[in-house]
Amino acid sequence: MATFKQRVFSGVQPSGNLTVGNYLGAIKNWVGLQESHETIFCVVDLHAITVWQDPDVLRDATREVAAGMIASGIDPKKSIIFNQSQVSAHAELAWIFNCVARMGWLNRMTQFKEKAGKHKERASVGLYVYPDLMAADILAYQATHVPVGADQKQHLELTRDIAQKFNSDYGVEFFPEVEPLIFGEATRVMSLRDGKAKMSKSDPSENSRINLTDDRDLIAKKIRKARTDSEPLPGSMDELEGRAEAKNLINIFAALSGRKAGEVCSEYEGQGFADFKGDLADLSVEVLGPITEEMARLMADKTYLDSILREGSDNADKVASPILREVQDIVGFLRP
Ligand code: AQP
Repeated sequence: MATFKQRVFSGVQPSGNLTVGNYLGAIKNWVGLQESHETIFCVVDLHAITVWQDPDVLRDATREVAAGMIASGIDPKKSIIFNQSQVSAHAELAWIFNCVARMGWLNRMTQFKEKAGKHKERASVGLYVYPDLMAADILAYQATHVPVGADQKQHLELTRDIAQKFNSDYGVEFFPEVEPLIFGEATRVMSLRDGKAKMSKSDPSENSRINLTDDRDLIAKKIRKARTDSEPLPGSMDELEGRAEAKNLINIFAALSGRKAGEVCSEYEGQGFADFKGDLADLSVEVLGPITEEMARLMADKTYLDSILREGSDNADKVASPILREVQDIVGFLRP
């Protein structure tokens, strides 16, 4: 197998306000990788329009995701930060991958089933081929590592299948075997209203999530209102089976404090939720408050954010364009 330069790629959709799920499951874990890897982080606006986005809201949300990344510790001097639509290699490679991926593979994608729901005939074709575009995002940079939340595991397996099929169809060793990096104590943060549903930007209930744009009071209020049960907390995570809401809050606590979930659980053993929620509210405000405040500061300076995205797009294009040209040669596209 060919050896590839270690390169990290990941993205976030500007499809609503960033949530603590996006932060703990993804963005927070990207910060440390900047020290050890070449890192490319993308605001995936092409993905966002797979469901309807108001154009003005989309522009703002794109800046907001960039601001959220920077406020969380992504340093534009160390990482490339850009928005997907400005580097045409993503869309061009996605088309080639539409012709590599099989219908049967896409039919198995659970995210499409969840998002399209009962009305799949009315879902956009883009939503259906979303995983092909995601494979293109990653492979346009021959990225080797992709830090994501657990919900993206299946899409990354598909990326590996696409890379393998492309390599074998054309008899090349061109695309790497991508490694998912799923780490932290909150790889899947659940809704604050329903412990069985993923916390999502697009959930219609505001109280289901903590947004990175919420101020300190609102963060504390949402934690205090989070659904729980009437049982006291047990001493270990195993004993929380079947208590999805309680488990979720412990995981959030652990991820925010950088501790193990089991350790947090045993600290609160035998207690009800009142004290625990008070402590979680304080911790959330302490950790997220400075990020939300820095985001608000950055959002007031659109010129700065746009300059970061513009420079990032130029730098991303410098990596992706030569890779795309090689793909065109492999596929047999004449470049006269
Ligand atoms: N609840 C979550 N827990 C842990 N990680 C999460 N991620 C998203 N939600 C959670 C991770 O955040 C990164 C960016 O996700 P995305 O914006 O590309 O899309 P998504 O996974 O579909 O996120 P949302 O918030 O649910 O958006 P909508 O509502 O628009 O679909 C990914 O690494 C993801 O794993």
